[in-house]
Parts: sequence; structure tokens; C-alpha cells
Amino acid sequence: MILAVKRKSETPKEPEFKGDETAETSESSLPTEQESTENEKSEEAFKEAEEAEEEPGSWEETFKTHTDSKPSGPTSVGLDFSLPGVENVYGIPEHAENLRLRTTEGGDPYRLYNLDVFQYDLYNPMALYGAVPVLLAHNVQRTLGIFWLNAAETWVDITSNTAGKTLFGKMLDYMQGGGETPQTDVRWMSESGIIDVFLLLGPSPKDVFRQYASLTGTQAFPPLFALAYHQSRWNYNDEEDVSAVDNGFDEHDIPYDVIWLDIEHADGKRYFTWDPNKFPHPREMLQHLAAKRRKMVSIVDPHIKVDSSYRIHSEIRSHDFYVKTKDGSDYEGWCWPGSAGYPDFTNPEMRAWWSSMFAYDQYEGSMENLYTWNDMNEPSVFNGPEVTMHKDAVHKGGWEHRDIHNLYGFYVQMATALGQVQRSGGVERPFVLTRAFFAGSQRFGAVWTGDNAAEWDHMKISIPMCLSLGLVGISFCGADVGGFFKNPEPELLVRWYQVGAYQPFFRAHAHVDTIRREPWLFGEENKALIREAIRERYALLPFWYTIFYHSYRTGQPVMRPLWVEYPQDTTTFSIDDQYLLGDSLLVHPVTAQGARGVQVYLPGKGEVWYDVRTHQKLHAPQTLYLTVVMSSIPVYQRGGSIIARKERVRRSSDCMQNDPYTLYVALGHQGTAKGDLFVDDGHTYNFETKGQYLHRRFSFSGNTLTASSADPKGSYETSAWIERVVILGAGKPAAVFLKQAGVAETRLEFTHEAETSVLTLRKPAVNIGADWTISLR
Ligand code: MIG
Repeated sequence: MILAVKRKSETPKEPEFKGDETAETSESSLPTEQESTENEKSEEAFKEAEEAEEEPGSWEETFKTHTDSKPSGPTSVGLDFSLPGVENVYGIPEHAENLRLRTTEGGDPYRLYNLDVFQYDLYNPMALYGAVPVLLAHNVQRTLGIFWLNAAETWVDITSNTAGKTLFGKMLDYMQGGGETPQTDVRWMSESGIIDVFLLLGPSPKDVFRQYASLTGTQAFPPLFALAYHQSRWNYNDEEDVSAVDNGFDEHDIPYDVIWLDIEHADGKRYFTWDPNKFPHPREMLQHLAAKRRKMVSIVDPHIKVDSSYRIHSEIRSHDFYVKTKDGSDYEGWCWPGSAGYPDFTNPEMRAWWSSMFAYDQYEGSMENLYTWNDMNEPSVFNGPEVTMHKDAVHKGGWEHRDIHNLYGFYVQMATALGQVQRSGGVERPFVLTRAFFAGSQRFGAVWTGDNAAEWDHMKISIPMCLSLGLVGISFCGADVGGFFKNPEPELLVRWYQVGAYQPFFRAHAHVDTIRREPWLFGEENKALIREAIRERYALLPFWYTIFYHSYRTGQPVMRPLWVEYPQDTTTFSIDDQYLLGDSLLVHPVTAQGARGVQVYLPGKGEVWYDVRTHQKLHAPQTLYLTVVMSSIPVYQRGGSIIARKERVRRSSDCMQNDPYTLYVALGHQGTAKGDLFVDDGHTYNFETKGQYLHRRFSFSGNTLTASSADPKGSYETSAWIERVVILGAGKPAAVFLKQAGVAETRLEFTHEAETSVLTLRKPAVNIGADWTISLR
């Protein structure tokens, strides 16, 4: 794959900046580096263009009731990239789009401009809440990334010389020798700023992820509870409601970790406060949750009610921390609280102040188990152009909002996460969910896909939307389980729990106008199905935690398109109805109404996969038709992998801390397997600052399973032990022996199922931190 970069030389196609109310840019024709005659010609053209009438709207533009004063006049930067040999490009979230991007010929380019979109359309290049200007190109030889570091409104045009050609057409071209090399061209255009591009040369997908992480950082390592199940709606009404829902989970024997409070919890949408009638005793409420080893999240949005008796507002005003209008007064917009100011999160002093507001003595009623949700941080301005801030608003240092728009939400989450870290004296890991994001937001927490709807297509598209985010560093992604707008029928809700249980961020959420939908409100059968999906999530928490640890260390995505692990298998290039978790589990959720079966593609020449429920062994590559019923969640463990689960049912993840593990050893075709497990206290930075962790390695070969340390620098005391080892694809041994250093060999009891070749070893009863070997003889 050769990468050719060319400056725009011909009169460029006028970019269609027609996203309704957006400013228009005029393209400045750059002088070219061509032959002198050509040069002269183009210089003439350049002059002509200069002399030609200005496009209307170049120096000031009005749309509806809004005026963009454009003090710098018309500006834009752009660059074309030619990607010979490339037919598959991915990334540039956020769009409600397939994983593999489409060409944009004849339509709008993909737009990157953080917006609070009301009821977004699917399979569409329109801008959504977040923007990561990173595109990945892939073919069988290599993977390459383009990181266009610009936070202004950006458009990406994708064209290809093979678009629309059938496979047969391409083959014909090839045989006749007349076909051109397939090529994809990508044009980046931003409204302002400079050209600052990073080319990530790979050559493997893993190299690209590593290279990108070296520029923007890796996924924050979440506290364990954040990977468990979250219960949210707009709104849990009052303390009684919170308590009833909390008890409901116990009554119905469903684990959950976090209950969420939306905007109605605050006093008149004044964030950092509590409604005195609905939530008069926040600390007691939080203590009650803490006693059950559960947490709460409250929403803190960046629009601040203009009200002189509201301390947050008056402090921001007295520090002069608000974003300004072009005339230098405080910028005010209309949002949930009525008239609102917008703190200037690009100002480091403002951010330091904001962080300090999360201190326990500043945020009254808060305590250790209260975490944060940042919504509306595009920022959303109800009466602004396209429901966001005017582009000529001014930030610290004189930067126009136009220049930094896509970074605003990034800084909101950054300051919030830092505030949480600081309130604990730097000991505790934060958890902050954000709606708006930019390149690098992975360092501060989780992202969700905003206001989806209770529709089958919305559930289905959550898979490519999260996969696209993972490709550009943001692994901690999820969609509102159940759908935000509208009421899901029970079948959809059950399926959505099954989908969400296998996505990184697992939270049910719903619009204020929807009918209540706690898991027990849909009859016994549906409740049992939802409970089962949530329990599967909890059983797999040790695995989720470990793959997040890897993502934190290396920048590799948690949720991976198949082509990331099988980069030479062309069949995988456009698959986005199934994916891998780490490199060990393949998930193909049921996303169709009334589904009787799903087509699962099992990749990898010579690879074997095991159905995690039946333990049936399947050979790859193959496309398998799997019959499904309502309880089916098709998941396969790769032969050659070892994963740990915790299979005892508890109230919350924190209650599972010392629970025993079961190891699932899935033998590959050569009878070997390996895997690892990360263990620490689940919530502090002590694994970094004090070396308090265990990173265990398990490997199976020559009929021996060995447990050793993957990283001898760490140590951590835990009473958690191994209660069971399940070996998939094993023959029946005559005897099984456990050996630990300094201890005599002991015999282990086992059972063997001949039909499925499953060998279960009972009670090795070794501490998870211990070294040992188990031999099958
Ligand atoms: O204008 O806080 O996406 O999750 O429940 C709506 C109320 C504001 C939008 C978020 C949604 C949240 C809602 N918010």
C-alpha cells in the first residue's frame, strides 16, 4: 500500500457545507508544484478566482435567526489522500453507520461536528455528539491510519474507483488485465485551523493502535463496578423511588451496581445541588447504597443556570470563567435551567476550579460512591445555531469557538474526571460518562451513543457504532439498553439486554416520557431472560477487567472487528453484526425481531471455536447457521484461549471481590491454550503506585496446565481461589495431579463428558496468586 498525499491543485469540488445552518467555507486555491507552464496557468486561475465575486456569506453569514460574524473571513484547510490498493476504510466516529465506511460520492461527506441531535437517522453521514478525526485503511497487506488533528467543523469525503463494481466486475477487470488498481481517496476539510496530520503506518492493526495510543493515550482503566450493570432512567423521581428500585433488584435476585440520577435530581437544574423535596437526604441515600456495596451516578451538565443566588454561577462569574460572545460579554444560551452560561473548559484555570467543585466539602451531599455523568457537552444550546454554540463565541486566549468546537466536551470530561481523582487525594480511579468526545477522550472514562430509540435497527447499529469508537481508541462504549425514545416491546428489551451484556458499557436508560421498564415489569419469563443476561455479564467480569487492563496498557480495543484479529481474511472486512472481545470471545448477538437463527462466521484457518453454552467444538473457517430461541446469546470461545469467570451470583460486583474463579481452558487444534488474568482491589491506583496487583498467566501444553506470574513486579493479597477448571476439547485422563512448590502432589477429582470432550477438574483450591501445575495423565 502506497500513500500519496497531494495538495489540492485543480479547482476543488466545492465542499458541500450545507449541513443546514453551518457556515460556509471558501476554498483558497493553493499554488501548485507542477510544471512551470501549468504553474502559470494555475496562477492565472488563482488570480481570476481572487478577483471573482466573493461567495455570499464569506464575511458574515446568517441562517434563520443566527448570524455568524466571521471576523477572520472565509477560511478552510483541506488535504487529499490517495490510498492505492485500499478498498476498506473505517473510523471517523461518531456516525450512525456501518463499520465499513461508504463512499460519499453524490451525497454529503461524513461530518464531524459535535451536536445534540434530536432523534438521529441511521446509516447516515450526519454529525452526532462526538468526533474523532481518525480514519483507518485496511487491506490484506497492511493497515494504515490518518489522524487529522483539527477540532473545527470537519468533513470527510470518501471516493473510490471500485465503488459500485460487483465482485464479478472486478474479476473481469483483473482477467482482462485492464482493471486499475483499486484505490480509495479521502479528502479532509476543516473550517479553520492548520493542517496537522499524523500518518500511522502500521503495518498491522495492532501497530496502528499502538501508534495512535502513543499520540493520544490509552483507555482509562475503569473501576470494576463501572464494567458491571448500570440502571438508569430520566428520572428516578425521589429517594423513595431510588430505594424501591434498589430493593427491586434484590427481591428479583438480579445483580446491579449503579443507579443513575438524571437532571430532575438537582434543584432547578442547578448541578452540584439536590432538589430539596425529592432528595432531601442525599448522603443517607448514598450510605444506604454503599451498605449494599453499590454506587450512584449523578448528572452534571456544563450549562450553568444564570442565577446570582446559585454559588456555582456566581463563582464562575466572579472568576470570569464563562465563554464570551464576540463582543466580550458572557455568552448566554437557553438550556434546561433556562438562561445559562457555559464555563470555558478550554481554560486550564477554569478546569482546575471545576475539578475542585467535586471535593466532598464542595459538592454537598456527595460521597465516595457518587460518580458523574456529563451530558449536553457538545455543548448543547437550545437556541443556538444547530442547537450548539455560536461559532464566533470567544474562548480564553481569543480562540473562536469555531476553532475548538469539537474539543469542548473532551475538556468537560477531563476536568470532571480529574475532580474525582482529586477528591480522593489521588487514590481512587474516576468514573465519568460523556456524550461529546474527541480524539483522546478515552483517557477520561466512558462514552455512550446518545439518544437512540427503542427500535430493532437502533439496537443493531449499536454494534458498529461501538466498534468504530474502539478502532480510534475509545473502548469504553455502550448504547442505552432498551432504547432512549419510545417503549420497547418485551422481545426487544430482552434482546437488548443480551446485546448490552456483551458491550463494554452496559447501562439501561430511558426518556422521561417512556413507561417504566425495570427488568421485573415484563412478566416472569422475560424477567428470567434479562436476569440471565445480566448474570452472564457478572460471571465474565474478571475477563472484561483483564481486557480493559490490556486496553489501558497497550491501546488495543476491547471490542474488535473480526478483521483486527484476522487481517488477511477478506470475508471479515465488512462484518459488523458480530465481533470479538479481546482475542478470545466471539459474539454474535441476536438483533432481529422474531429471529429463528443467525449466520455466524467463525474465522481462522485451522482454528476451533467452542459454543460457550453447549461446549460444542466447531471448526473454522465456516459460516454456521445457528438456531436460536429467546434465551440464546451466541458466544464462542476461541480454541487456544483461557479465560476466568466468577460464577457465584451476588448483589453487585463489589460483593464478588473474594469469590472463587473458574478457569475455562479451550484447547486449540494442537491441544494448547493460553490466557491471563488481572486482579487488584478494583478501584484504586495502587496497582500503579504501590505495585498492588496480580497479573497471572495460564498456559496449557503437553497435557499440563501451568499458572505463573505474567509480571513479577506486582503482588496483591486476596483470598480468592480457583474452585474449578473446565477444559474444553480434552480427552479423558486416567488421573489428574496438582503440584505446588514445596507441597506434595495431590490428586484432583474430575468428571469427563465423552460426548462434548469436556473435562471438569473439581476444587483445585489454590489461591489465585499461587503458582502451580496440573497434569493430566
Ligand atoms: O435534552 O438529561 O442524551 O440521556 O436522559 C435531553 C436528560 C437531555 C439527553 C441525554 C439523555 C438524558 C437527557 N438529556
